[in-house]
Amino acid sequence: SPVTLIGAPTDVGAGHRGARLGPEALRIAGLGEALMARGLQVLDRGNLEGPRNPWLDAVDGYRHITEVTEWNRLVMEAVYGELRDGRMPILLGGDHCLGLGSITGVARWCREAGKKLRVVWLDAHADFNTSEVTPSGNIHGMPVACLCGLGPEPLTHLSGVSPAVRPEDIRQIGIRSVDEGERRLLKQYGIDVYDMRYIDEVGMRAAVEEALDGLDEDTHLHVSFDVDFLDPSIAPGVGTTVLGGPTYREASLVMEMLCDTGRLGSLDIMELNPLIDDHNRTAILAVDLVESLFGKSTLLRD
Ligand code: DIR
Ligand code: MN
Ligand code: MN
Ligand code: MN
Repeated sequence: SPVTLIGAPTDVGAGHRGARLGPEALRIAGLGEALMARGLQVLDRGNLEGPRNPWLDAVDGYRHITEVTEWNRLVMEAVYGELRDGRMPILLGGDHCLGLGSITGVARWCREAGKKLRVVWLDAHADFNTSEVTPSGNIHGMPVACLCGLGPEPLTHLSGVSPAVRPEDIRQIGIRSVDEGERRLLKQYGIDVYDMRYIDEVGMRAAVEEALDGLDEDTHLHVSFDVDFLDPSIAPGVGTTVLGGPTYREASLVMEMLCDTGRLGSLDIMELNPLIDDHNRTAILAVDLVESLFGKSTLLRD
């Protein structure tokens, strides 16, 4: 089955510059070759071209909302187009504000194809801020709220349908940094969050099993992988590291369990910032984990 790489070289939604270089760092780390080695047909579409990052202060609680909207529109169209043509889109970020466009495109296709959607959001952060509660104005802290219909009209209505995704279709794993007002909104919207405390208590296997409960053959699984999900000791190359993330083994297990569903339909690899990485090790790690997501395993499996 063919997969398509779509680069989105921007950090317009982030608080650090450098995630715009993520797509090239992932290519140099061998993402395309690794997928081909898994037996997949890989089409690299190169990078989308969008507005530059003006690097301005927040206005009414948002930084760069015009540019963020345009990038998300481009991403939504690209992701939707690949699905419509029968290919699996892999979005190479770029900052995580683009998870909004990617998942809005996926949800649009699911509606047309009559598929259910399950979004698994791997992140240190819940990305459920609004202009009222954001500590930064950075829109990469807001895409999940926007998907649930909470946010400014140009972002919540990218495909015309709002909410783009039902809150009950979202599962968040690895969360360990939630802002004050964001905590209340997560509760209010009933987002299913498997935070690090829960993972410590029950173990990664049980947490992921719960997150995948109810997936059936009519479900499209979308994985949105913010690389800051990983513990900073193994993944330093992101703008907002948070202590206490999943180990290499835990992250590998998540990817293997997501693969085992057989339902993976689309993927985002986001927030990789090679400017603050160490010899591209975080990109190399991300590629290793994506190999697990696409079926690399130690032993032959029944
Ligand atoms: C913080 C940081 N919650 C904010 N967010 C993210 O600015 O909204 N960092 N997503 O990766
Ligand atoms: Mn994120
Ligand atoms: Mn994050
Ligand atoms: Mn981030």
